[in-house]
Amino acid sequence: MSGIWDREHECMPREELEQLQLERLQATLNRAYKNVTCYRNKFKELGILPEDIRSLADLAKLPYTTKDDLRLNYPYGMFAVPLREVVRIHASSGTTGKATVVGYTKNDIKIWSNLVARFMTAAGVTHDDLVQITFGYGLFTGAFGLHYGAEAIGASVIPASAGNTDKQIAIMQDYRSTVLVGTPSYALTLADRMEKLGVDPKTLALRVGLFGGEPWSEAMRREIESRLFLSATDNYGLSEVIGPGVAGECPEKNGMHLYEDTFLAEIIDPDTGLILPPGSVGELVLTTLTKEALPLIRYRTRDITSLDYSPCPCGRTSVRMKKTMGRSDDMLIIRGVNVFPSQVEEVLFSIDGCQPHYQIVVDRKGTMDVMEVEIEVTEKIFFDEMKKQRQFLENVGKKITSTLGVSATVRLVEPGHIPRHEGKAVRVVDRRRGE
Ligand code: DLL
Repeated sequence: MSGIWDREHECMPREELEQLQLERLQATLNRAYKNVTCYRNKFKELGILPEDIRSLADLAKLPYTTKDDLRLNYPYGMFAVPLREVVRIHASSGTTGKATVVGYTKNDIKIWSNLVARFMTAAGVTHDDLVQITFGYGLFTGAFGLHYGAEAIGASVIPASAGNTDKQIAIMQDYRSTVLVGTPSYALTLADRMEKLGVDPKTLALRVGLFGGEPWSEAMRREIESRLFLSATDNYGLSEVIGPGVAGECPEKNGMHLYEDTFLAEIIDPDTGLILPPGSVGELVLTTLTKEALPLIRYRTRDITSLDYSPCPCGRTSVRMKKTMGRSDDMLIIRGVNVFPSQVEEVLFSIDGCQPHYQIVVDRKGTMDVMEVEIEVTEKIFFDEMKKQRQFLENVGKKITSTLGVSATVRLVEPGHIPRHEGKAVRVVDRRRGE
């Protein structure tokens, strides 16, 4: 049985929660208006003052904040406190354009650690655990976020950092790590390597996995759980908003509780920007409610998901966020059809013999978009007779077409062909860009 870290906030009755949200929202708006030029200008343009926001519904009157706002104000222009009050600086990976820089006050760090402690406790982590962190220690928020959360719980932290897979496995064996922290794709890299080295995961002490930082499917969860013999849980966050600790699973593993006393969530249509009714699938927009150094108002996450307001048997009252379908800017449009890499993943995992490593390559031939899915298959299938291989390819191709509504060429590659990454997996190579 796992406990609840912050019962007061995690199980707060809805009415009280909304009252708290409103108070915190008003404080945040005042702070942002007073101290951040970008926000003051945005408010002024619309002729709105912070005191005009009198209810949670009034939030809709305010404009969105985007990554571009952060980029334009690089590095510290969006900070609401002087640098002498900032005790930590992180940055987002910045695969496209300039990275965005984020800052934390002492109090921000305290709140952040407590948010991470929430999903760790929900996953069953206690002060008796040994937590091996395989995220890279550095500007990325993953390692330090989980590190401070684990320390808040009183667990023993093993800051293994990223990479060096053989050493990670040796640490697991020697130190008897009970909790594995990292990206889900790295968990599979570890499982593959153990298989190669002849290390039986059953001989390890692992019992809980805390995975996040990238989208992953239910099928991938089953794969990780059955290969590493641990309970795999999902947690979500993004650097701009805080890092890990925006939302995390409870023992039900049926959506991630979004910590609504700290973040206000909306779902909007990514194209029109209009707010969608409860339960709709759309882009998640977050407003920070406690952050001092970097308050964000209606930040467009680009992540596509839906929110479930129905009560959860675990007793937590906050809304549950579904696994994301990927980012709206990762969404591929193939001959007019919207395709998320996660849909391809679900198909592949449903087929026997596919390995959990794949890459989608999109190109343009003349005016036609073409999609190729490279999949690693077991050696048995890779070296199978031509006829069987053809049947296998046909089967995968058909399933992809029927699920996605668009056809793809499937190419089998031998195990180990697709490059492994120590951080987030690269699922899409889009060669149409830059034409
Ligand atoms: O990835 C923060 C984090 C670290 C979360 C470790 C969880 C664990 P960024 O590098 O800024 O921050 O990337 C944020 O990663 O907008 C999502 O697109 C994606 N992402 C993060 N967690 C999940 C998840 C960290 N559990 C971006 N499921 C986000 C799906 C996720 N996508």
